[in-house]
Amino acid sequence: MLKSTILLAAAALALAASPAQAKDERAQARFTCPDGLQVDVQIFQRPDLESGNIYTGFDATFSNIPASYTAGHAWHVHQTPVPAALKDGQNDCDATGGHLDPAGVKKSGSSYKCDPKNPLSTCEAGDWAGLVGNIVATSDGQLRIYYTSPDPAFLPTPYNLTQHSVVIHNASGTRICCGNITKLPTKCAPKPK
Ligand SMILES: [Cu+2]
Repeated sequence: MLKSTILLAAAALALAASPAQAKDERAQARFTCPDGLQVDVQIFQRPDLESGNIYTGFDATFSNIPASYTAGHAWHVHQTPVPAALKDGQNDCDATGGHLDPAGVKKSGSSYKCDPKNPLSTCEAGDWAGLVGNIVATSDGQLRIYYTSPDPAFLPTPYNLTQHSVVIHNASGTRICCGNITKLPTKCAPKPK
């Protein structure tokens, strides 16, 4: 009896998770900017075994944030990876294309404003500053931003993001540093308690 109950529970879990792949996926972007800013962005896809929903999101930690970072330092996922060849001894962030926007949310000639309450229709998928805010100086130089998409369709899965890069801008919009998103090993599912 116990065995069949367990089997049923397993079947129900499998059903809830399909057809989307019920799998943890993780990727990350970690780099240090010439001004000392340390960027650590962990990107995840996580199945919720109870609801069957797949959550995507990111957990970003910025450290050693210069005091000069007032409100204007934006950060995004850009379309292409950082080229291997350096430019003036630095990563060539200008060569990473525009913001990732596979849905074509930003229309040329019309104004763009990401409304985090309505990301599917107003935010480029890569406009993470629009979603959660810019990088700003804090008293201890640290800032942690956690975001989970309320709509799993919004954020690309972590592995899809490994074709792209994360770019940090200064207050004038100039790209000051960038790094690639790399794939991490799939995490094992936690053991049931
Ligand atoms: Cu950007």
